[in-house]
Amino acid sequence: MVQLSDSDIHTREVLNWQGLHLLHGRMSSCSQKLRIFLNLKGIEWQGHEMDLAKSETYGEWFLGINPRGLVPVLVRDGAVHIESNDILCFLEREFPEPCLIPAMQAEEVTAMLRQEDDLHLDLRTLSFRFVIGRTASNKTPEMLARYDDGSGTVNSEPDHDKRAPEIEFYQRLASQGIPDDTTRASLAKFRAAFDDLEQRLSWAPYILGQCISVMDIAWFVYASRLQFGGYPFARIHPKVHAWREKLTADERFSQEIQPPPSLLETIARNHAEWTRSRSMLADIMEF
Ligand SMILES: N[C@@H](CCC(=O)N[C@@H](CS)C(=O)NCC(=O)O)C(=O)O
Repeated sequence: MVQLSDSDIHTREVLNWQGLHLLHGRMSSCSQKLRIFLNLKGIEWQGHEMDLAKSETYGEWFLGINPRGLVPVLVRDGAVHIESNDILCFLEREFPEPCLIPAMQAEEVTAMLRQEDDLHLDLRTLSFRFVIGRTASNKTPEMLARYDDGSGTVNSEPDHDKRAPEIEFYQRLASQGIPDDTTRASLAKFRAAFDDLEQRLSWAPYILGQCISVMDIAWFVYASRLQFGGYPFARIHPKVHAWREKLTADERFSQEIQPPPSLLETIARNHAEWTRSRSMLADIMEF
């Protein structure tokens, strides 16, 4: 569990925040996962929305709360928690009803959440390329240098190792954009993961069996993001498609993943152009 220690937190005002606060991003997949979890649990929370397009999480104020510069962050009565999957497990312990991490399947959930976390940069690659249409970095070298300066600590330890993949991601984006072979490698990982879900959903209504769980939330967010990117679920993973449609009918799910109207317009415009130039997701992967 990643609860920051007092010396990690330089933006001291959050230590006085009472109740449950969420620093989050509207289109951040990890934030969407957490907001759906909070909705299903019926937990009240106060939001502090960060603008990721403007790199607000790389500003001094936010880095003083989470030195990793990432949302979501949960602050509960002045205690600061980072890492979305750790936050989910913390909330499950604090608010056990309704159960979203069945005790009997806790080990399986831990392994599946780790796999989901490991795919995070692949999701970002595909999101940037096929949903947001961003193929250049929105982080300047100065921003990355400040982020990399090594002063941030997690549990009083330097945290450079955790930040290095973020820095590399944005440096690569700046130098080479998102090439087709990178896109294909990320898509292949998702295809394998969705093949597994297709099997699970062929013998049970939800990913872990008869009841909805945190894994349905996590994969609903990933599947919905890729659906907006043009992933052909109905054709190649029909069970996953039907399961996602069923969850979409529940507002506690659908309201959290819906892009704002301006982004929907951008997606429609880009997809029309990429269809003409045969550079849609399904063209690149030859699905
Ligand atoms: N392992 C982290 C990943 C969090 C993460 O990557 N957050 C992204 C949004 S989904 C972010 O804050 N990105 C900020 C940026 O790249 O500017 C978690 O699960 O909380």
